[in-house]
Amino acid sequence: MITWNTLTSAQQKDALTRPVMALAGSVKSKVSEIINAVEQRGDEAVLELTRQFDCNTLKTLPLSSRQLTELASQVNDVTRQAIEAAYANIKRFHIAQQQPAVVVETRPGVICEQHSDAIESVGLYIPGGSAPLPSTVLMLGVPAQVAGCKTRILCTPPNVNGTIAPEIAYAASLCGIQKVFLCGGAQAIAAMALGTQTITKVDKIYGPGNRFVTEAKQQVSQRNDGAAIDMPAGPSEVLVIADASANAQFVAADLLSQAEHGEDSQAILVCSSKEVIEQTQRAVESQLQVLSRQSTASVAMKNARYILTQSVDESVLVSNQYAPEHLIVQTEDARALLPAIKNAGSVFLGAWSPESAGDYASGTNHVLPTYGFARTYSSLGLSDFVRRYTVQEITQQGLQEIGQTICVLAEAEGLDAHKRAVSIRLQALEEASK
Ligand code: HSO
Ligand code: ZN
Repeated sequence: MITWNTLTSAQQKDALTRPVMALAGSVKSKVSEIINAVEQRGDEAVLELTRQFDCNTLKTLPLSSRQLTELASQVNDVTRQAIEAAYANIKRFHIAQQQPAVVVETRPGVICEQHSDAIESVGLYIPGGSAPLPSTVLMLGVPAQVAGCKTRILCTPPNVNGTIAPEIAYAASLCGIQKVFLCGGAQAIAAMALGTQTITKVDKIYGPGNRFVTEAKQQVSQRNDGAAIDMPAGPSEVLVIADASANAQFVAADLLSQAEHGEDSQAILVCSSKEVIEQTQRAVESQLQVLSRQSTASVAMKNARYILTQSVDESVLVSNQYAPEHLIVQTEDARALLPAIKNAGSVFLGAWSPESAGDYASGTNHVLPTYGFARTYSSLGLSDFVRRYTVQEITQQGLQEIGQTICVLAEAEGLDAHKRAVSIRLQALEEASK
């Protein structure tokens, strides 16, 4: 347990420092080799790497639509209904994010508009690994579908049998994903960014992944001929603010739900009650015993922090400084703290709002800024699948209204041609009116 107000500000900073994402130089160079190979040899390179890392008998990269339907039909009724219920809620919340066009007449005859349009083609990445996540398919696939992105493809690594989880196939088909490719890692990112014989080049790539995927996303996003990416990614994290009224068993369950994601997950409790911290620590120990991913969660919990504060207000300041991906508030009046809360990716208010709700089914997106990026990046949403652009239409009267302002500013910048583009028109108007 750390007592916040006994620390110097350097120690406080230290207490909230995330473990360094040591991106060994070797990851960078391996990834750039993979990108080069995919650029030069296309499908052949992707297939070779997929055989090497995921499934050594894999024949082709695309999953045929027959295979997709077949896989999707294997999902049992209960799971299918749960996927559909989550899909409906996520869809509802993302449809509500649609922005109407903005049309403003800033001066008489000067009409300024802002419109948005779906990004044409998007590539969704779903990691394989120890827990394949159909929920992430929904979190990426639903906004892409709602936005109306024309081309929506998905890459996910095959298992050793050359196939994918039926739940992923079902979620993908619900979201109207047109093509699923069996590949993962940096090679999948390179293929979607640059295009191969069978994998369509896309404009923007979304989704979480390991260090290789993250590095590949960064590298392709820096190339002119590459693709944009959703956001920088680091290990998942949760910060819980609790007070004396909190249920320690609930708090422990929330910390562990984050810890089971990976050994590098971060779980932090910031609490104004010493008793609740101690109860939570005991609850964590006992709940850990029954988790199927106990070994992963217990490694992650070694990096957990329990921070004792003097008040709920001080807890909020600690959270604001950390900038958590997920912030759960279990205090007497959680909603009242909202105005003071800054820098959190997604906020869960009150004892009955576990992070799991947002992870799966409430409707909010679970792709969120980690690693302190919540200070400046937003939770994934519909706006990440559209581009904004502006339109203006100026009448004769409108140009007369703002002409003088433009000419003066153009002159101040020494840009004569800019000035002339206006003055030539104003003169024409003057002559016509003679
Ligand atoms: N908590 C994860 C998302 C997730 N949880 C998927 C369960 N499945 C990152 O926000
Ligand atoms: Zn989760």
